[in-house]
Amino acid sequence: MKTLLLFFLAPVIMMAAEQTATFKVSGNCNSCKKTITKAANTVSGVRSSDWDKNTKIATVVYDDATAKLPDIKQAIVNAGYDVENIKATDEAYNKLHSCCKYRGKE
Ligand SMILES: [Cu+2]
Repeated sequence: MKTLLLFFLAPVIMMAAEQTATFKVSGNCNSCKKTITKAANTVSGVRSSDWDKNTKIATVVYDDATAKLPDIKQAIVNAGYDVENIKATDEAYNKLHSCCKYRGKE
């Protein structure tokens, strides 16, 4: 009986660990999208990530037992992109391609 219970509970527990977060990330183009999603995907526990250049909203699916949301945001900030109220350093920002420089364009 215990085994049977575990059999049914295991998928529920696993699903509970999977979180989807959406948050704003500044950026302009598909090149930004590549950099933003690549940065998010470097955090272990991140299953998938996406960024919409029109809405500027990033969607990240991650396992919250492994990945923590502030770490995911920080990885994107480190790549040079402002995330909500967290500003990328000028040093990181200046490394972006000229087409990706979003400051002053919003
Ligand atoms: Cu860009």
